[in-house]
Amino acid sequence: MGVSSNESLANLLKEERRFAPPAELAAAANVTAEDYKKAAADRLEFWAAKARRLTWDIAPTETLDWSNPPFAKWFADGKLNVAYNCVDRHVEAGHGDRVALHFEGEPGDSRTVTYAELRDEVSRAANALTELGVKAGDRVAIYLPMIPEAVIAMLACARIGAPHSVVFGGFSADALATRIADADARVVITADGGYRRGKPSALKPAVDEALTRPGTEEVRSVLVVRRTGQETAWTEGRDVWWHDVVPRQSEQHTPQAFDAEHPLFILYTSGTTGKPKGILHTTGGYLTQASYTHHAVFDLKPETDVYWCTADIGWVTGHSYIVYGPLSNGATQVLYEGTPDTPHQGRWWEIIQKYRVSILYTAPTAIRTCMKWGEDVPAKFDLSSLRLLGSVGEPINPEAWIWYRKHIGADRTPIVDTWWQTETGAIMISPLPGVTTTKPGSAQNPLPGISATVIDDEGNEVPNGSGGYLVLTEPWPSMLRTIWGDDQRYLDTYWSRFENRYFAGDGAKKDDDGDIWLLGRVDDVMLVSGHNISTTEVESALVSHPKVAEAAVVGASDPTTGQAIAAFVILRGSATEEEGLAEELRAHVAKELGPIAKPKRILPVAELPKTRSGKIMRRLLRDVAENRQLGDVTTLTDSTVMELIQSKLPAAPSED
Ligand code: 6R9
Repeated sequence: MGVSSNESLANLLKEERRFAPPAELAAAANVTAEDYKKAAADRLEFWAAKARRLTWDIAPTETLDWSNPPFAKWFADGKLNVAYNCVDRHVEAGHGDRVALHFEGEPGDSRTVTYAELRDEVSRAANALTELGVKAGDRVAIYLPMIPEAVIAMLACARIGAPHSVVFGGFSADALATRIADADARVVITADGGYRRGKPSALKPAVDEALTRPGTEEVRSVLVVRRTGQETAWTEGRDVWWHDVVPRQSEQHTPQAFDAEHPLFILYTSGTTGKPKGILHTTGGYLTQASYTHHAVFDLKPETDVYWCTADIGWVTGHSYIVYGPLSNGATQVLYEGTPDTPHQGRWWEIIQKYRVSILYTAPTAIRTCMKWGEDVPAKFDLSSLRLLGSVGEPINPEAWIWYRKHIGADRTPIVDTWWQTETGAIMISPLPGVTTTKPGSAQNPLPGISATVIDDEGNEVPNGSGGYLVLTEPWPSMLRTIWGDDQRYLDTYWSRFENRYFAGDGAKKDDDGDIWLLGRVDDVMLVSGHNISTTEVESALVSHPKVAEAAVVGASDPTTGQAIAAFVILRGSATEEEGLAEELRAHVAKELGPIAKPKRILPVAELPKTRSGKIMRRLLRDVAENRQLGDVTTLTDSTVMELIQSKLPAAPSED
């Protein structure tokens, strides 16, 4: 099956919009086209050189051991400490007074943490974990809001070689229990609660409940940060307050060097379907690529930039581009606890104005939400400090890309659309801001040192201008090493569909220049009258209509066409649900993509079901469109969304 291989579909790639890098940025860029050349000449030597950006206790002499594929070892004879690389070495280099974190709490409280303070805090937390009996190799579950202690806890674990498993603060007791049990965690680090949408929201009760479930018996301590001050049930002998044990520790802690292949963290991904998989990342290769890609893709100048990644710490983006990438590069960054519309819809832009943020990394879902609220909201704030914008998590529709550049980036900032996954650990496909002439909606090229392509059903590379499956053809330093406790599932999930190639699960297309356009998960591809149609293309066509802010399409079974396209749309601020709208949108899609891609049904909705990282859960929309009982909703941000959508649905044409 080729994704969207139907040549008759005129598509949005044909648009002639191109943006060359600003001359000033290109002239001073951290990374130039030279890196592509070096990596092409000798990929392994290229990565060995990037590993030397880090500080090693024992420098590696080996680069890649691929003798037992797909189980990779990178820099296997080297030793280093990740926390030392993210914190201490910047203090030793004389940057102790540099701000590491500008923390902004949702209620408006703020706190500044310098690199020297971060080193002391991480050292105290490492000593506290050691006092609680945590040893190298023990797993620690972290279930915290977006507060500095989340960053400190992760780094403290890394410092003592205890792999962390961060669980989203929004996940239920069930989801938490499954993850604690699967990783066999010994300690849980949590808080009484955090602030969300203007209110304190409790976290500790979910931990208490999770720890009554089978498989969690090995948890001996629960370390609790006081954030909200709300009343908190207490289990004596097990629960300890952070403020009782951490501040009294010595701020001296000697970081121990760990093997490059020592486990650094487990992060569970359910994607949008199925039982969570514990993705295992290790130390040296992960940090090499997280650090290099952050330096290259965001062009970070640690002395002058203020960087802000809006992701949650419970998502891989928070791991690689709040904690390990930026801190290893000595960045100054903003950490924000809350939601974008509390107490008003300009909160993000107010934060950018306050801290003079120069690099912003966020998700298409957030951009489309801002489009829905209208451009007059950001227009009220001074965003002139911004010089680079990034996007991650989903394909970004050309329309949202243009809006982002125009209304947030003053029609001047480059946009880097970064494709990667929990499994890849770091960015794989992205423009380089000082090199690439960008095309709205395309992630464009594999980064230097990364080998990716698009292949057909038989595993043959497709020619330019065609679609298929996105695969990675060579191992990369920050690749997952396995699924925790399940090597067979690792093989089956990623390496069995195509021989010797990692299949990412995404459909993609190469344009006439060979640039890559992501087309969504192949599981979501729709089959209409024998034609494969990508969700991304139809959604982009819908969003290119002035009345539509956001769209999700699914294929619902249909007696005549196999599947028929059902589109759920969120209208822009000023647009209303007037008569004839559905017909107008159908006609618009037909004009953009051809009649075959025309949605059969169009349903205006107020919200779409999304995961915590903002990905649309099309599986649930398919359930609705086919009148089925809803599947697993545990990873949904807001479970009331589905009730709202279902209540809007006119008696759907079922299997008739
Ligand atoms: C980092 C992250 C991975 C899946 C991935 C793909 C989608 C992420 C994207 C993108 C198109 C981009 N995805 N970035 N699709 N363009 N720039 O999101 O990790 O949560 O594991 O999700 O997200 O479908 O396969 P994760």
